[in-house]
Amino acid sequence: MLSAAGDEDGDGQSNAAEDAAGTNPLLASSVLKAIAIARSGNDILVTATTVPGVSYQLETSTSLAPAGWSNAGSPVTASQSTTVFTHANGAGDVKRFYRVKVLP
Ligand SMILES: [Ca+2]
Repeated sequence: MLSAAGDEDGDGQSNAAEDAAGTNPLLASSVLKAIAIARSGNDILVTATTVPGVSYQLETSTSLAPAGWSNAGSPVTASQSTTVFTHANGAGDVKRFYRVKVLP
């Protein structure tokens, strides 16, 4: 039995968060995280580790204090172990933050 707040594999994600993301709480390489971000013309491409069959929403904010998260693009259901999320026309700001949310 694993505690919700524990992090047995030391990957920085709690067992509860791994349960929600469908990742293995005992395997550090199985974790939801952004692994690359790139600009493509006027778009921003965020690559994250994903679990096939799980749905995600890319969110963005121009500030973290306070954060004002909004959806960037539509929900994506992963088909592979990494997924590229696109924020169309996201390259126009001096500073912008991204996160990937697991959808229920
Ligand atoms: Ca963990």
